[in-house]
Amino acid sequence: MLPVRDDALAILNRLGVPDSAFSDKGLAARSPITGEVIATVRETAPEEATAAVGRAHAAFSEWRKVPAPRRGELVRLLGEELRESKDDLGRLVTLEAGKIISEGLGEVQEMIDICDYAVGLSRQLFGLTIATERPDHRMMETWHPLGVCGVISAFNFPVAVWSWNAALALVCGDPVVWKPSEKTTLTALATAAIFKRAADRFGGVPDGLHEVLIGGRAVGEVLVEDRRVPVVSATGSTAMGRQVGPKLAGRFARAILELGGNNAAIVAPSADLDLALRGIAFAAMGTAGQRCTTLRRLFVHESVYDALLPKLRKAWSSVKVGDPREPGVLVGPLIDKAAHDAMERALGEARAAGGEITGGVREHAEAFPEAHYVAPALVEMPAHAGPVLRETFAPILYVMRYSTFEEAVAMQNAVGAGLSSSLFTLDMREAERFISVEGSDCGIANVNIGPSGAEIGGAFGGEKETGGGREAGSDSWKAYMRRATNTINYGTTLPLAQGVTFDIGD
Ligand code: UN1
Repeated sequence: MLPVRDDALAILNRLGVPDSAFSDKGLAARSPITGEVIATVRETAPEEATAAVGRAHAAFSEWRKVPAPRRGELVRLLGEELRESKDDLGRLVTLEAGKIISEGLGEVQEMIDICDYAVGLSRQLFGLTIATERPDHRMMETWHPLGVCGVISAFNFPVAVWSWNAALALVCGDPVVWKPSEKTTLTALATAAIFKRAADRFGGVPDGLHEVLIGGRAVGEVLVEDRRVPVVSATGSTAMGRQVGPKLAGRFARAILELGGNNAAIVAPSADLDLALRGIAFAAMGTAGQRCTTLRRLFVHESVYDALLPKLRKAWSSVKVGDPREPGVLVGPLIDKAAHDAMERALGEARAAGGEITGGVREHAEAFPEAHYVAPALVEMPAHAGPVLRETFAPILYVMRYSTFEEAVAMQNAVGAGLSSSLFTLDMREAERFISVEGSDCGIANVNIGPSGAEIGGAFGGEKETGGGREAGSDSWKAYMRRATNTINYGTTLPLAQGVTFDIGD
């Protein structure tokens, strides 16, 4: 295996990231696999960010006039370029975010999928024609491009979340200004280079259609505060959303917020326990517990608790933790020390509250003192309380018993976040109740699969402290466009709505 740095630099070179993206005094891009610095990336100054928004705003007046199916052609080419670069970009996700190879590739596949979706969508941006109460009139709605779309993304899906927004925004006629996480700038630069290849093949793309801002809060704030950005999609913590949301509301911009999750699964008495075990293991330990959809709370019916728990303990103790490039490894490193510290804190609180912990200890500390590998933790909790009620972005699964279905659903809904949820059952009444209005209060409610690993065809997002935004499939595209209602009179008289008369005489 190539050393991490050589591996990453070779990929950046193959993907065509220009030398001008790097600078000695820039932001350090690290790999969580070893903790080493791969490169230092040139930061965008706030005034450069404002200039980028200006270019994007200028691009809008041209791009909005390009017919939508033609805009779709750009996204089709982007999908082709992503297919071409899938192995390289997927591996770079592994090197920079620490995902296992199959998950790194899966992330790029998710980008390809949303491109395919957006290409079809580019011929389906349609509105309704509505019956009017007035004779010889027609009423309809038209969807127009909205303007520059700001995208603020997180380290854990460093490129897929950009693509959910960018593919849709571009077919909807909106230029994109992207501020990736400062922890994952290399994958963003690589994605920008791939996009540029698609744009060059397309030809005649206006300057500023896609801009990348490298940096921290200061450049993010430019996007949030600039009035020329009418929609901002922001992914990250609920704390970040609490800052961003009110600022956007203050200038009446649209916010697509995808914030924290504290996702649960319920294992009912009738559950297929082997299937549940597989679903729980992937959802809780996959991506080292660093998905916003990660399973964090498990409610097991008291009648199957003693049958399921030994299987879980066995899976948790036997899972291989290590270099995510190695075959057989299922759990890679945490992103950084802060993530590890947060995990330790939560486990300390859980232990103090009477939690019994399997796993959770640091591994490979001697070989990689600057990296943070931990065995995933399975914590049997006496009560649904304390650290269980908040999201800790690390592989901790809290397990609790329940006795009635209503009690389990109430506990699952009794947290601030409302992203994803799932139920393992073979009882169709329970299954239907769970996805009914009285069931899960989350944006995603699944039956017999875990809460993570959604595909792009459905709308993705959640309620309550998750922020209410929806991205990717279904009719999420509407957030990137503005709706105009048009009433057309093709008669010779002027009947007024609601029977109002307003006779100005002859
Ligand atoms: C995220 O963690 O921010 O449903 C997104 C999933 C992935 C996306 C997760 N398709 O787990």
